[in-house]
Amino acid sequence: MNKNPSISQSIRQRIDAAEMVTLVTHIRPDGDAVGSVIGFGEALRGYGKTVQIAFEETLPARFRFLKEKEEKKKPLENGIIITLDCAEQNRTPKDYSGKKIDINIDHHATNTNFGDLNYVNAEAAATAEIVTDLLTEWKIQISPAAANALLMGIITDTIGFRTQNTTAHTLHTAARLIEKGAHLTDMYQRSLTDMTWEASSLWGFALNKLQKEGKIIYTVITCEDRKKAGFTGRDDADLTNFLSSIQEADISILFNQQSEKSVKVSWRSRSTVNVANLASHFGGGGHPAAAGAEIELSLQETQQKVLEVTKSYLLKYDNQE
Ligand SMILES: [Mn+2]
Repeated sequence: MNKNPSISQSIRQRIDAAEMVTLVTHIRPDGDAVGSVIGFGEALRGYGKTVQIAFEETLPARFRFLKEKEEKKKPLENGIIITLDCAEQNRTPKDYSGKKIDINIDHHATNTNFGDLNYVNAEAAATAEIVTDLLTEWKIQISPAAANALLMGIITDTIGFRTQNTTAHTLHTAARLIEKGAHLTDMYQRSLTDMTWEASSLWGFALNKLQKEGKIIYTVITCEDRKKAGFTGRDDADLTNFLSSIQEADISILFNQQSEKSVKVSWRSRSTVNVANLASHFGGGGHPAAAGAEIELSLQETQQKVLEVTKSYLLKYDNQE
């Protein structure tokens, strides 16, 4: 579903004119971020472009099966820079935060249109869905490897086609990727349901601290928990998605401590409460049903502030209804 044919044609022309393309996504990439850059990269290589993918850090273990080893790349001379799944430029790897961004492709409603050409479709369930649409429109071939990566992006961002923003078009897009050689069961298992022993132990520590206050359910992952569990990633091992499946919660919150003075906070909403507003209150962003922010405070202070703001937001919201 093309939101803006003239922009997609301008993007196509910009890519056609470039020999080299650098693909960038947000720091601490999720499945949609990884799937979008790898899938788009594969397709553009097949189309004859020199492509490099720049990640800030080592990929989360569960996405490494896609075998993309390129990391921490500097921008290529004379090349163009395309960001995928990035709502704001300051969420890109350090080397790119001050660079001119040629093309910005994303599905976050909070996207700040920081690129020279911006293609933002907030109705798309995943950036990988948009990438698939664009490649199809441009008649650029999607190889089985590209199709797998893109399908992984759609599966992870929709938590297996379960989120509110999953549309008939999302399913058509997934079906098209399967026709191109993507393997549904394999992608589903590897990117969504498979779990390591370390991740399972981490869930154990975090779930042991699960709290319920009215319609809010929350828990904490501390640096200590990660150490005890032997979990080497800084991500939440997808615990956030589990929290959002708890029936009694209107809102679930995960406090993921990154260091003494930094906590990553994720909100999920099961109701009509828009948690992107809560995240942006703390300098973050996201979608109405799933949002996050990184807060530079101690775990205790973060928890106190976030719960306070979330509760009063819920209260105001209830009174409006
Ligand atoms: Mn996404």
